[in-house]
Amino acid sequence: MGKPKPKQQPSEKYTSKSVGVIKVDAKDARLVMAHMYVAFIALFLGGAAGLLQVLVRSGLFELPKPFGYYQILTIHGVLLGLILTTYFIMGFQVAAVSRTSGALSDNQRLISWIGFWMMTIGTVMSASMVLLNEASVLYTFYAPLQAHWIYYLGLALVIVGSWIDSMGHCLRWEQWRKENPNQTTPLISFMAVCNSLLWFVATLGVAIEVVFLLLPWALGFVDRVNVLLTRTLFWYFGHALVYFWLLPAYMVWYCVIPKIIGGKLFSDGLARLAFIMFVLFSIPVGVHHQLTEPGIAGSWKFLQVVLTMMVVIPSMITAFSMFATFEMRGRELGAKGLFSWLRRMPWGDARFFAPFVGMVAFVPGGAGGIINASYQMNQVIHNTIWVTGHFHLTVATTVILTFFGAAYWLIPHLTGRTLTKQLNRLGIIQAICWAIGMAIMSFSMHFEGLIGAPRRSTFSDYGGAEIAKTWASYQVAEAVGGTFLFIGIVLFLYIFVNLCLFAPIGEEEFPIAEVAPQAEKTPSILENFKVWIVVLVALILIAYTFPIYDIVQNSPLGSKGFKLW
Ligand code: HAS
Repeated sequence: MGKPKPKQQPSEKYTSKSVGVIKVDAKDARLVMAHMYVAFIALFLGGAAGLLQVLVRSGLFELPKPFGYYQILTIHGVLLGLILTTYFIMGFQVAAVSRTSGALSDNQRLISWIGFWMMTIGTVMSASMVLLNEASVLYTFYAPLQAHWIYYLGLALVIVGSWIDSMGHCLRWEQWRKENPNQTTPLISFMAVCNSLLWFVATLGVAIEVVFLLLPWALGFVDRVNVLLTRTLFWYFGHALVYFWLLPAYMVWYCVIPKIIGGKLFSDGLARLAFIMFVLFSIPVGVHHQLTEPGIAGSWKFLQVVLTMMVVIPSMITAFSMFATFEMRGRELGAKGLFSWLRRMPWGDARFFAPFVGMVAFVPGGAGGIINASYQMNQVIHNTIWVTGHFHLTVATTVILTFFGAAYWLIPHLTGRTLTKQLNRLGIIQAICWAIGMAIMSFSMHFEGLIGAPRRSTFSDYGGAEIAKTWASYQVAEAVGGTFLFIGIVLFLYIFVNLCLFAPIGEEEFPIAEVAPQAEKTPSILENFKVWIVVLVALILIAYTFPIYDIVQNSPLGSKGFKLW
């Protein structure tokens, strides 16, 4: 018997019409770089606010007047959690689609530019209000904290702008589909479309909250607001937001990392299945952020806890796929033992090293998430600084280190420069600095949270209470960790500026992996968005109709005849 025939090589199909498309089109590159500039300016300002914050929390530093702790915390959360991420992701997705499905048409690119400028005008409006201390409401903008109406209008523009921005690359993917009937679409383009769909459906909740509840209230058209309703609409969006951050990192893990290590993607079908599962289960789970809130029945909370456990599965699939990819490559290079593949990885390559550190961080980060989602255990950690530790491991390590690793090939690819040996070495030092800083800061936060320290508070808030003394040493450790992280940001920005302006002119590859020849055929149902949108809408209706009906019926603003909106 001869060797079994390879079942399918979807990667060959990706390139059927776009065989020559190995570079991002120059006009698309300009669009992507515009996103990157805003993203990394936000990184600098938001990172500086983060440093101030850990110093203030620990009592080592007092903010000069007129700055306040909540103002700095808002700058930090909005710039890093909302602006850096949204701009990087939109830009990255344009690049990924342009690279694998072909250049955007002039109209598609114009649509994206319009979205980009709307987002930017909105960002400037909201940021100005925060700087003027008119919107110190944190990135969650929980009512009854109220911001200036310009802040909310700015946020609305960012949201609507992001819809228009993402439309450009989604239309390009649709065009590829029409030009290549009955073919599996390029994996990373498909993933970008999944993420844009997830983003669109999730942001509907926060758009309704901002436009119909918070804005009229801030403008004085109504004198009250339904607090529970605003929080529920926020978290309808808020948990999907975290997967909107995570999925581009997964795009890099599935589609780019195998190529960087010289291997192949383990399975195209499994990768698509994971992304479809994220589309389905990211949204109907937001109530797990409200497990301690009155006004939502325990049974609905329980349902959303179960659905939260469903959204863990695609991350397990991803962990499995990544281990399989690494192992396959390690074995090709002669590795024999259970973990000896680890030794065969390209540890000296910052494009691999930074995302890999991010993957390792996701093991405790994900485990922490499962603890958070476990209904009873949530009572222990909710509103403690444990939660801050959790999201610094997930978004601020797993996701951001992958973005940094991606920037090391994406930026020179777009600017026509190369990642030199020195910059590559600096990238590795940067990732090590980040890992040390985050290990110190995030683990201190976890332990401090377990002994009851609240989040969103400073040392002076405790007014010398005895219990606060037991938290003090952790807070100093957090300040030390935070200082390492700020150094990490400065190092990254140094590399970024070099890759934009000073690195030698040359060709840097946008790596896209092929699928392993033994991979199973990708089922076409996975690309049938009509089916998935129906399932998604059904899940959202099941998870949210009754809780929202209950809130509207039973919360004081609804039942006593006050205006609801
Ligand atoms: Fe979370 C709170 C539950 C994932 C971010 N989360 C937050 C907040 C943020 C956030 C920002 O249920 C705070 C919001 C606020 O301001 O209040 N989270 C989860 C669960 C998961 C999860 C179940 N979170 C994330 C990700 C985030 C993120 C991802 C950002 C990107 N989270 C919660 C809950 C709360 C919460 C509650 C509310 C808490 C409260 O009460 O306030 C899951 O998706 C996690 C699944 C992940 C895994 C890990 C798989 C591991 C992989 C790595 C493979 C490694 C390799 C290399 C291959 C199961 C894929 C390893 C090599 C070696 C050598 C080891």
